Amino acid sequence: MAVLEILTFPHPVLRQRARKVERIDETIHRLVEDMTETMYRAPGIGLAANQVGVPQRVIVVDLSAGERPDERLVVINPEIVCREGRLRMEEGCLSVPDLRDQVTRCSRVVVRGLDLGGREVEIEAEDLLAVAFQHEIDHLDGILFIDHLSQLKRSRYVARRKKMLQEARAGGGA
Ligand code: K1U
Ligand code: ZN
Repeated sequence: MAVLEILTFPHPVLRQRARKVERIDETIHRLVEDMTETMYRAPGIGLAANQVGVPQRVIVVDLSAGERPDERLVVINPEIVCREGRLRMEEGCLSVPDLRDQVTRCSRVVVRGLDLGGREVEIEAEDLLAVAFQHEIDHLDGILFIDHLSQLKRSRYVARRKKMLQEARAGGGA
């Protein structure tokens, strides 16, 4: 297993729509194990494959952030087939450094997809689990949680991030 680099905003791969997985082979198994290790190391409660530069429709979620690894969920080619209710919750994103903010999403979703054995799975999720699934499936469609914020908050973050990157480059060159 390996800890992979997590791409950060404004990396263009984060804006690409990830491709459907056609065959669940050894490469996908390895990718899932590496994504899991990367999520736990961050730490995070979810990760989408395009956050580690692989534009394929694979997500991992573990609300325990590695405390109880048997609770890890893997969904390949996930789709939301049912949405209900509204919920406002604070989110962060491993690809959007130094920002957390409130986002309104559905409070209950049903996610359908494949497990690592290629079997169809349907997961009913509420509250934080529902939010995590919506956040990760958004990633696969090139959507970031900042896209759910107001235009003003988003443009303030974009300016702040630009400054952070400029300062990091200037510091790194010294
Ligand atoms: O996809 C990602 O960038 C991971 C992200 C997922 C997420 C967080 C909050 C709401 C919805 C989706 C994170 O995991 S950010 C880190 C985080 O929230 C966390 C880390 C350790 C323990 C508990 C939470
Ligand atoms: Zn994220």
